[in-house]
Amino acid sequence: PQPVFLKDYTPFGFLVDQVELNFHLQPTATRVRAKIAFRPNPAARDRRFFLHGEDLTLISAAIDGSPVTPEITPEGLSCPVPEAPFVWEAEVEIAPAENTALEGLYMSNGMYCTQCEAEGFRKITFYPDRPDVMAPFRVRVDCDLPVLLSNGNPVAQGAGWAEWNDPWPKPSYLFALVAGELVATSDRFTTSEGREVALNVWVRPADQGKADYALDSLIRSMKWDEEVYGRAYDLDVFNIVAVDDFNMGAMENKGLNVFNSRYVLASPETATDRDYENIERIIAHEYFHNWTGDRITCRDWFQLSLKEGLTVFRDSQFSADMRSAAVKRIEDVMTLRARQFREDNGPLAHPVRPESYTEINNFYTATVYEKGAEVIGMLRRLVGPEGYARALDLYFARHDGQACTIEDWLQVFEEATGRDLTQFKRWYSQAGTPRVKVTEDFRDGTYTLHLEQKTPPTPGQDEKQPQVIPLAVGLLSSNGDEVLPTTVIELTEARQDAVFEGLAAKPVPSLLRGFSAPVILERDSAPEERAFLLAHDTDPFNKWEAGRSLAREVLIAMVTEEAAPAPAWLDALAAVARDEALDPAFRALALRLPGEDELAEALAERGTVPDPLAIHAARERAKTAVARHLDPLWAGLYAQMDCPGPYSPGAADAGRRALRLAALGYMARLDGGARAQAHFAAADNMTDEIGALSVLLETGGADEALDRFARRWGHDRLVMDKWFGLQATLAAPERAVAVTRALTEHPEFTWKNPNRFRAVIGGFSANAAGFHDASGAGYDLVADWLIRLDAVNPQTAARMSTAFETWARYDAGRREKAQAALERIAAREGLSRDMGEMVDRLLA
Ligand code: HT7
Ligand code: ZN
Repeated sequence: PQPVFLKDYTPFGFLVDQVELNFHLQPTATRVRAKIAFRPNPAARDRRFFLHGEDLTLISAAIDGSPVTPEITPEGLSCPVPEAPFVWEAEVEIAPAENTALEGLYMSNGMYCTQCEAEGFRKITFYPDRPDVMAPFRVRVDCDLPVLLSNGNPVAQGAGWAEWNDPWPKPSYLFALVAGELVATSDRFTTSEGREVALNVWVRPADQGKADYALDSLIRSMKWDEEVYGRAYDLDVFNIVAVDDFNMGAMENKGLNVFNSRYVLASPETATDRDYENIERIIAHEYFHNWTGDRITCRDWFQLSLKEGLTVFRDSQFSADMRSAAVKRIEDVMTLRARQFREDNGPLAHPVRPESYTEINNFYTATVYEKGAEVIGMLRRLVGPEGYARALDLYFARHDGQACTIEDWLQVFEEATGRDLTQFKRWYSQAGTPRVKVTEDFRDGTYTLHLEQKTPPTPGQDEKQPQVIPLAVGLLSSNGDEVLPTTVIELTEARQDAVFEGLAAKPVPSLLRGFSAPVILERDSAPEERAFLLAHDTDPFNKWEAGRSLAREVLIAMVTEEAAPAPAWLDALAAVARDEALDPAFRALALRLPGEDELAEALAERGTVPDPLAIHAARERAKTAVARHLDPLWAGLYAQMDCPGPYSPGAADAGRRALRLAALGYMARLDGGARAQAHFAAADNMTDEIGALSVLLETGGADEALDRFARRWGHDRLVMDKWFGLQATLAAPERAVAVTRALTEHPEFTWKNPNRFRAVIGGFSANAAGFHDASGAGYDLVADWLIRLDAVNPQTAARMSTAFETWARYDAGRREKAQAALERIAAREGLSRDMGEMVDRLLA
């Protein structure tokens, strides 16, 4: 397969004025009739008429009513066409029941559904399946299932048929159709423009009653987007459908969002606090796409971050407003470091706007999404909230109905704020995480920060230019008073000084407050200074960060020198745990130790080859040391953080439960798990039930609880995903391969379901010490399953190959075995384009 290059973009030779689609749904013989009005595109020079199409059986084709015989290849068809407007008609046959890839039109539990982003529409009919071709769609569905949905507004319906009309021009990737036996949880919303909108969340009858929180999240999202961004909804109906077999989280099809059921269905008994939070976030994310993605879309897939980075940024703002902004920021940074920094630091590194791809599905990455959102956060910090609001207003006014580029996006900021963003634009084209090295001196009341930035080479990019890095800084005096409130230093040079005058004494700097830029800060600082910041910093992110970096240092010393955990760290943790002025959610986060992968990465950064087993062992020792040192606190915290009364998924109660479960986890190291057993038995919500089960899995003695859990929840797919996932993730290193293999032999390991596959194989890959077993058995197990899944669902298989992203950081023995496993995948005959590209990049 040939790569596609950003530089080769040319517009399509034709514009589409109207699309009419007619579906006769049958599991193995669905007929799709398309009638499409084309006209020459005056902005294009190339007038070849090529329509994408894959796995389609063409029944008939006609232009202006006269039959034609197009030339057909595996990628699509071409045909001579008039030089004036014309109507293309085609009928094709497809087999949704045989579509295991879950792209295009497929079936899940007897229900028909579609997934067209990025290039799935070409598996439904012949079409210019590219995001810059936008058109209104009218759709008729004939099927004997009761609920028949498509994009836009309902036009008419009868027994066995329904017609939908979407007046808003859209690209084909936003097309959707759903047919099934479904029930709705419904409400109404009146927009700020006075439009009455019918809201429905559709689920299978067995899941009735579990859509209330999704619906409530939708209403709050609609309100928030009106209040904060001035964006009102633009159709008479907004439908959401929950689907069990789904490759990703959810999809923002115009007026008909389709969701992985795990991000819709919730009840206190079956969903955890984290599930509720994810539902709220993802419902909001897909809804926000209505403007940032649907009304204004991408010119080509290289611009993906234009909609995804912006929409992630918007959903983070929303979550921060709905919950604790500080906790949200800390969690976002933890995710960014765990996923995006890892990506930036390995063979899969690519810019926020990639310059080439072979399979676009492989570029729905943490870099495009999360780093893309960070770039927007920096932009907002640089131009200020008012400048940001002006730029966004201009963006919506100027580009509504268009397919845009990153250049269009930056241009509105330049015009609205008068700022030159030429250098800032490098954030979109340079891969890799910048390192900012900080040294300092203090003389005669003047404090100087010497700043140096450098971005390491990444695949295909050896040399990097300095970037614009907004570094938010505060200064504290030795008694904890803030002598300089947060100030943004704009770092633009490779080396630059920041000077602060008129200080009475050398201050303690609080650098990169709020994680103001996605960079790695390199600065030698004494553990005492970090403990001081953990106690006194007024910036909540940096307060947490001080504790985190202290913990990282302590753990690294425990790994490399077999050191005992530093008492200063244990005392600092105790002070945070008992500080009732702090949000319980914050305290719970502070009590969580850096993960094994984070420690492996930190060791590799320092030039030490990480030993996954030694890391695991050190982390276990550290947890036990924390448990002992804070022993006098646990019982009190556990009692104090009880949440009496009915379960509420809100941030306040969720934070209390998180802190209580953290206490429970540490207590289990001292009481042999007795209280965790009791907690499990008494749990009346899934957060507590799964929390206690995790504690038991980590500390031993979970067998009976696992059996009880399976007996209780065997009928519930989403709950059982947790059961499968936890066992693979938390298995002790020496048992992890065997445990995971046994899980794959379980009759309920329905591996073609992406959620179940991710739970087991993804869960195991996240078990660092188990996956990186020195024997190579972990690599082989994952490789075997990736090969198997690739044959039925290339997209999900390829995504999960990122398990191997860090293989090159380990010792020669592990490297050899990981490489052999990857080469075995690469050598597989019939490997998908998705997987082929991933293993090539992983091995490069
Ligand atoms: N825009 C969507 C991205 C997407 C996707 C979703 C479901 C299945 C396959 C998919 N491929 C790409 C989701 C989002 O970011 O909102
Ligand atoms: Zn998105």
